[in-house]
Amino acid sequence: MSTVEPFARPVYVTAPLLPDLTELKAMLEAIWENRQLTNNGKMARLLERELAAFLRVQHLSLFSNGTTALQLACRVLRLHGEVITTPFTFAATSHALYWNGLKPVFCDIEEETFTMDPQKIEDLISPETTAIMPVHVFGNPCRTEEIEGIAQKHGLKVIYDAAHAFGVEVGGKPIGAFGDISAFSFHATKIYHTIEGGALAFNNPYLKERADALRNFGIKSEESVTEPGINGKLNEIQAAIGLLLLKSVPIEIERRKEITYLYRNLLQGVPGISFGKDLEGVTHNYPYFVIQINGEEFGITRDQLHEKLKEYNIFTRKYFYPLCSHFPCYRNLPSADKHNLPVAERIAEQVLSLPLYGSMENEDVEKICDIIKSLRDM
Ligand code: T4K
Repeated sequence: MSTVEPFARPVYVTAPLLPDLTELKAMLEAIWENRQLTNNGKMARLLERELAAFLRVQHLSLFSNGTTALQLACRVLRLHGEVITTPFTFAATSHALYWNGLKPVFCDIEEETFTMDPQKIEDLISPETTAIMPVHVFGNPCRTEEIEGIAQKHGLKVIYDAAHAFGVEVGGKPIGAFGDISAFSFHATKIYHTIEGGALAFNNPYLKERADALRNFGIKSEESVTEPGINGKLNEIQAAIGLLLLKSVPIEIERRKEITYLYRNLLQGVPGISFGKDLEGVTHNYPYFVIQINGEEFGITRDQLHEKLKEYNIFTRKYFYPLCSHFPCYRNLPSADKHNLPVAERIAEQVLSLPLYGSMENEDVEKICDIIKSLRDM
């Protein structure tokens, strides 16, 4: 152990944003009063409007979680065959394809942003390809112009997994305005959340209409069920939490930005540690602080650091290790071959997400960095 004392309480990779309890109580009283608990109630409808305005998207539908939102996005666009996606993401991205009977085709990622490398997409297109599903990993926007150019040339749809990209803008354009559909996650671990929840953003009102029917069993009206939908609705209590947290999210992002800059300052120049920077023209949202460890230069590997930090009560996460292409359900796909994914394979071995959330104190960040540096010297 180094001379720095462990934290007295566990420090996790994130701590959820919480609404003010008194304000929540008032919202709950309103729900109790009218007894509409779910099924597109007043709070959910209001939250849809407020979120569309906040994210500056034309149309938005709420869902019970981000995974259901992604799954239904595929259904809304009537995708079939193969979809080109990234292995460097949370399990939900590829699983959403699988649950639609679609075949994920894994494309390698870029060094700088960890997002899909547009230069490697065209080689993966086959007569079966119907769409591309890239991910704005850690809030880093994908190369939307190149990706959408390729999609247009080959007649493919684009669904962005924007689970990490709440509030991100590129050249003044909101992230949810790109592609055919963008899918957001409002899970408790996200910068903005409804405990569990998610949303799809569309430019086309017809797509929202389809999504709204599909999340409610395909019911169009009392006597008309037009297709086999599922139950993907967000309830009123979660919508109330969402309405309250929308007020706090700009402050949360601002504080996370300060913490990110502090981390960058303190870890700058530590041999074997590198991290991303703000991209030109992008308004970032700072959802994760991810470092890359080069074990040879740092002295211990990423996995050793991850384990050692636990002794100090610091619980980091290896987002995203293992790659989705390593999961038993996908590893036999031809595109899961490690030679197809050299950058993703290397980066997945090096990344470590350090604790980052608005309620962290500067001293916590300083202590975490001191501990990391002291472990290097061991
Ligand atoms: N696409 C992408 C790119 C995604 O990253 C995700 C979700 C999705 C799609 C799917 O969206 P959802 O269907 O989930 O809406 C967490 C989240 O559960 C998951 O939403 C998220 N991505 C993923 C990156 O992270 P785990 O398995 O790492 O969560 P867990 O429970 O280990 O939580 C991490 C830490 O957060 C814990 O160590 C402690 C803290 N925590 C967590 C929860 C749930 C709390 O302090 N309080 C809490 O209530 O997946």
